[in-house]
Order: sequence, then structure tokens, then C-alpha cells
Amino acid sequence: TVVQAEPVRLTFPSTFWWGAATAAYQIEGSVDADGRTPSIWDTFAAEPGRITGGDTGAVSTGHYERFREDVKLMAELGLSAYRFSIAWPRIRPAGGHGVNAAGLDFYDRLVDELLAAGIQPVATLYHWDLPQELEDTGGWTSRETALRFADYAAVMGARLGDRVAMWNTLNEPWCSAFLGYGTGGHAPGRRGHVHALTATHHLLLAHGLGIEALRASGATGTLSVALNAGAVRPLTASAEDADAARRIDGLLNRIFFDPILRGSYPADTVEDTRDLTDWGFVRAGDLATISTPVDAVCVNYYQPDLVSAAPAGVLDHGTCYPTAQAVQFHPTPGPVTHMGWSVDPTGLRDLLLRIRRDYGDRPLYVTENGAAYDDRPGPDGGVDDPERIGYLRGHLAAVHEAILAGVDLRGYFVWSLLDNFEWAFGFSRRFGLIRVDYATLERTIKASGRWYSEAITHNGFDLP
Ligand code: PNW
Repeated sequence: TVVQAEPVRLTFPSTFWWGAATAAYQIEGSVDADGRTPSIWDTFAAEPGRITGGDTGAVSTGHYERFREDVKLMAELGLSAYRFSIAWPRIRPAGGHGVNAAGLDFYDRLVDELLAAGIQPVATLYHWDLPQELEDTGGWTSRETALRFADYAAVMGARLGDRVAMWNTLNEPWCSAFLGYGTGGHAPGRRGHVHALTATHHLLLAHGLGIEALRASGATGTLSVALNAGAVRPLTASAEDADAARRIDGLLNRIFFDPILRGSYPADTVEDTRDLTDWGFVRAGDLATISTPVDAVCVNYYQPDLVSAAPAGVLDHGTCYPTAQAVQFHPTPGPVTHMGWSVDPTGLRDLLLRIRRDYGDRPLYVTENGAAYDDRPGPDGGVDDPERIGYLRGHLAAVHEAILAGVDLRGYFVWSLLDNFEWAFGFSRRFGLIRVDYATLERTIKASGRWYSEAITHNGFDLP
């Protein structure tokens, strides 16, 4: 007799959110429309040599003008939720006094359009596009910026708080601090480990003040923050490699999770960085503000990190991590995406289990996961991207495993809905479920978008 293996069907909880995510500067374009002021990314992208191909977000996918078409595409995919970010420079008028009503109106229309299509709006207040005027007074190295963020959060909570289903105060503050102010690879392009640590604290303070402001505004949605957490793994079982992993875990994960969820900075990380700074930027009361309760924890996951102790004499690997001269990063064996990032869904499962183990049983969301791959023309004018289907299937299976293990995981958002401006890589990397032709701004749902849509329809999928 021939035994035919049955395909394994993974089914998700009936209330599970199947989402997709974007960010304002990456998709909107229309950077001069309706009173928007420049952000640090407009400034940075205009500087020669910063962005691959000299690309900028000035036009990008043209979403600001095409948002109705994009919401129709989301409905066609069947998304239960859509995560977008609000451009602070559209809300804060030049000079900073009052509110720019035309900018507010855009997000009001977007939220209503989503709700009319039956899609839950998930809004991120800060996805890296700081108003340039605030950078000019110190940006995230200045404590004032956190106070201005609280004002902005209050405005948004008052305007959209009755309709937004979930809020993220910040997206990936690690990137803002360590790439924006540490390596200078992201806007505003400042370099220095102390800047990065100072910015980290002020971003965390902004998060806490932002949660308080949203709460006070009467916003009804789930209040949260999106952290780009990772599974940090030691290369070998040696004590030296374990210590390298501990350091990087401190500077990537615990430096954010601990203050927000436990009200303290990790003592070992503070100690690791003592020779750089005395952490004098932390004032009395700050940690109480930062740890004001959140309703859920959101994580963005792309790949695990594999680290070892650096061999003696190897000094600087050009990493973003203060004290990382003692650490070496290694490629994880196996396939990589067009970003060069390794494809390893076990990292996502381990991360979700670890958050529950170390920070308690809380509602969790994966607010970004996805991959850059080139696509190619498929049959009947379609777009083929089989690698992305494999990536999504593998990572959704990891999410499913975490749910079976008891993690209260309530939703998953693909990065990204559309191909878009991939920061320092410009338009040279494509993450979308939907292809954007940058010459015509025409959109085409890719094979991965069709696959995701099927999974949404069945609330699950078969493993091959
Ligand atoms: C995230 N890293 O960025 C962002 O939230 C998105 O805006 C972005 O498009 C997406 O992931 C893909 O890059 C990251 O160097 C950028 O570790 C860089 C890193 C991580 C996340």
C-alpha cells in the first residue's frame, strides 16, 4: 500500500488579525502638499551619497493621492487590519504653533476609508520622519523632543482616538537611535555611541509620555509600541560567546523591553556602557513615565543575530552597538533575502516565547515581518515571487507554533503592503505584496499577495 502524506493544515484563532504595514515617508510622496514641512528624511535623502541611486521619498508610490485605490487593494486582499504611520511633519505646522488642519484631514479620510472597507486602522505615530525643525534644536538627543512628541500624540488621540483600533507610539526606536544617531546610516546621519544612548532614552521617554497622552485623550484602541526585537544567538557554547550574545541582547532588546515593561534599565548594559556615559540623561521619574502600562507589545522581526566574541586585536566591526568592539557578527548559514538578511523562522518563534517567558503573558502582535526579493513577470500579466511566499509561509508557521505553545499572539502584519522607499536602499529593494511600477505608479498584486489573500480567506494554510 502507498501511504500518501496528508498536508498539514494550520488554522489561526478566529479573531486573528491578518494585516499589512507601511510607513508615511516610505509610501506617501507629496512632500510639499497641504502644509507638510520637511522631515529629517527629506534632508538626509537630499545629501549626496546617502541613498542608493540618489532616490528620495518625494514621489515614491504616490499613496497620498492614491490612498483610496490602495484601500481598495487592501480590501481585495481581504486584510483585517492595516498598519500605517502618521507623518508628524504633516501635523506640526512650520514654527510649531498650533496644528496643521489639512494634514490631520488626510489621516481622518484614510481612517474612515479603512473602516468603510471593514479594515481595522492601526496607527504608528513615529516611523522615523522627525520634523527637521525639531532636529535643528537637537532632535532625539534633546529631551525637549520627547515633550513635543507628547503634544503631537495628544492631538492625534483627540482626532482619531474614537476610530483607531491600535496605536504604536514609536516604530523601532532602536533604528532611530542606533542607526540615526549611532552609525549615521539613517537620518539624521549623526554618529556617536553617546548620541545613540541619549537618543534611546529620549525616545523611550517620548513613548511613555505618548502613552499617557493617548490615554488622557480617551483613545479607545489598544495602546502599544513596535520594537525591532531579535533572537540573539551565540556562535558557540563558549563563555566568551555567551557574553557577546548577552551584550548585544542588552543593546538591542532589553534596553527597550526592560524600561517599558519593568521600569528599569538592564544593569549589565548600563555597566557595559559606563566608560562612554554616566547615563546622566536619565532623570528622576523618567522610568515611571516610560513604564506606564501598555495594552499589548508589538514586535517587528526579520532575522536572528549570530554573534561571537571578537578575536583579540580585531577592534571595530563598524557595528551600531556601543561596546561591540568586543563582538563579531556572523551570517547565519542558509538562504538570505535580497537585503542579505537570513531566512530563519525559528528566530521569530524563539523571540515570541522569550517575551512571554521574560516579560509575562501579554497580548502580542507581529507588526512587521517580510522579505525583499526581486519579482518577475508571471502568466497573464501577473507577478511571480515564490521566495516571498516561502518566507511568509515559514514565518506564519512559526507564529502558529508560538500560538500553540500558549503565546497570546493576536495578529500579524506583512512588511509591506506595497513596494516602497526602503530607506538607505531607496527603491532598489522591494518588500511589497503589491508591485509598484515607479514609472507609472501602477500597482499589481504579486503571487505572494494572492497567496496571503487565500490564507486570509481560509484563516490558515496548508504546509507543503
Ligand atoms: C524596518 N537593521 O527597518 C522598518 O520598520 C521598515 O520601515 C523597513 O522598511 C523594514 O524594516 C525593512 O527594512 C529596519 O539594520 C531597518 O537591523 C534596518 C534594520 C532593521 C529594521
